[in-house]
Amino acid sequence: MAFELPALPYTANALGARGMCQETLEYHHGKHHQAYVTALNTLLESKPEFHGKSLDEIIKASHNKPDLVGLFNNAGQHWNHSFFWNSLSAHGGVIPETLSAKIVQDFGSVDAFKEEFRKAATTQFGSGWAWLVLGKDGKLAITKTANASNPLAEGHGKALLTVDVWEHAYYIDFRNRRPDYITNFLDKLANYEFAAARLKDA
Ligand code: MN3
Repeated sequence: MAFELPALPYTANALGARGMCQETLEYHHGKHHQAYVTALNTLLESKPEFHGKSLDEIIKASHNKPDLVGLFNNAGQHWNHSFFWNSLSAHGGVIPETLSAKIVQDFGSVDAFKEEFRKAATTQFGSGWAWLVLGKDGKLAITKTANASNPLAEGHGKALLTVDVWEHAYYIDFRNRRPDYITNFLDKLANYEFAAARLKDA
């Protein structure tokens, strides 16, 4: 069974007023994410040992395996982008009480959380991702991963929220101003309802 590009959980023009325009979403979802899914399916054709495996299983089994770099990169990018679409919302930026209480408990304040997230996302050199995770110690933490990697592969705990810091994610809307893209994400786009639901299920 081939992997498929998931539909966006909103229309492509839904986030324009909040700093992510239709052209960005159409290219990012319809071209970039689709290319990762297509490449993943093509690579799997010659790897019958992975047939029937879940995406999570493929990511864990191919992580840090030099002969499976292509498989890991495309599987990771499929997972990461699917998660990223859910990390955005046309009503983003509002932190539910359940999550803000946990943020205050573990980071000291919402501002301290945002500052740490902003720092991780802006200092990830080159391409990658920044994440809010629920660590294995039960505390919220910020992590960053390079290229296609993610908390699942790195054993960072359960992912709650992510932002894509590859240039293709922000170049149309913010050009080279990654810090402005991150601040806009945290204040206007981040789907904290999604993160709170993931935290509740943990
Ligand atoms: Mn991307």
